[in-house]
Amino acid sequence: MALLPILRYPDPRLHTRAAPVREVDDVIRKLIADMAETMYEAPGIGLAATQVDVHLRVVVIDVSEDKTGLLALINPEIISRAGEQVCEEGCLSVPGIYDKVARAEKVRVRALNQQGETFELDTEGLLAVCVQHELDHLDGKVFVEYLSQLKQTRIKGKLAKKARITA
Ligand code: GNR
Ligand code: NI
Repeated sequence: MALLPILRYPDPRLHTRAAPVREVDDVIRKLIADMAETMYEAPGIGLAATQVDVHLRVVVIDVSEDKTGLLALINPEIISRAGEQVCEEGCLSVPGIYDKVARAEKVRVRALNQQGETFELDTEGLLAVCVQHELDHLDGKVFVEYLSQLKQTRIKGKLAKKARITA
């Protein structure tokens, strides 16, 4: 396994639309293993391939407290949504920034598993937030794009300043 470097907002590569996986093979399974290791090490509750500069529709999620709930979603699609919730979100690509985003309370997802089989999953609460946050990444969207222009400008300034210090 290997830790993968995570792209930082406002890197333009975060706005790439990811392509569907054509075949679930060992290359994809290795990507998922590396993404899971990277997510746990960060630590985070989700990671989209976009964030590690791989522009394929692959996501890992684990909202459990003890790393026992790893979910890998390949070519995920939201097939229904219901309700609304507002959650304080963060993102490994936007470190140190947290803000409220309104999303669906429940979503049903269809995806392929690591064997290439289709499955469906009903999610709600934090898991539903994470699914929506990760699918946005695959479409090139970062959560800060839901915030006001003023906040986005301030966030870019903050991260640029931090990048100068850490570089
Ligand atoms: O680790 C993460 N925490 C989180 C908290 C609230 C809403 C969404 C998230 S996802 C984030 C990891 C990440 O950046 N995934 O893309
Ligand atoms: Ni994120």
